[in-house]
Amino acid sequence: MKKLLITSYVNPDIDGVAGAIAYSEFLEKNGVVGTVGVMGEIHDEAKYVLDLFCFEYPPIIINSKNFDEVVLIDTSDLNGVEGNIEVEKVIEIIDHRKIHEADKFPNAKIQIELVGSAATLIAEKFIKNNIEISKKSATLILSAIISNTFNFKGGVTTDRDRTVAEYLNGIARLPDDFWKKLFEAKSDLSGEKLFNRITGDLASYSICNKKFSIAQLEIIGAKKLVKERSNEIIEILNKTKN
Ligand SMILES: [Mn+2]
Repeated sequence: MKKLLITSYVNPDIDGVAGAIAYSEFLEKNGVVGTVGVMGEIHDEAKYVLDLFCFEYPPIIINSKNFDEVVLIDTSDLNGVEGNIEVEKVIEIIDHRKIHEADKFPNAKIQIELVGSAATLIAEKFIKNNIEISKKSATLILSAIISNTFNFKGGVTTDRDRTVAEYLNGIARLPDDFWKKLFEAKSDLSGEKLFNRITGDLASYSICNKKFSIAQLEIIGAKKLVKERSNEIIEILNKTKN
């Protein structure tokens, strides 16, 4: 039997972690057994959700060496997996970003749709196929949707995200102030965390022979951070550029 790995990019956020866990459940309920593994360190926010509900952390893996096939969730960029995943092994990609490198994965079935989160696409699979989702997976992917869409206020939010979120919350029944706690958890950038978050979440692209990177901080209290630590931010960006 072929060994299947379900994973995301290195140092995944909650969308990647939750998506991989929920999609492995979906596959399993369709008779396909795979292993969820994460590369690097998962984001604080994902840790917060796993800890809050006492869910086990997915095992850490180094690369795809011990697997025959790979499913990638929430990423379709070479640079997020390079050196860790053999591109030929990737048989499926589920992602939601406009700029991507899906063409670099020659054997992958690709699903890229511009919704608020990869988790949304996975929730839709359960609903469309009339497959019951566990409370754990519902909780995780709903958290990912809330996070990626800034609690449905971000510009990336679509009606599809709202529709599946309503369905998922019927199962997950998250507390009312959950979104606030979630954003507080990811807004702690004290000390070294600022550097780690900026560099850890960096997306790099090459367009017209110009290489550029985008870093983003999804936090509450942005004004305060800029006021207090803008020099540090610029220093980090300069370091990264060099
Ligand atoms: Mn995402």
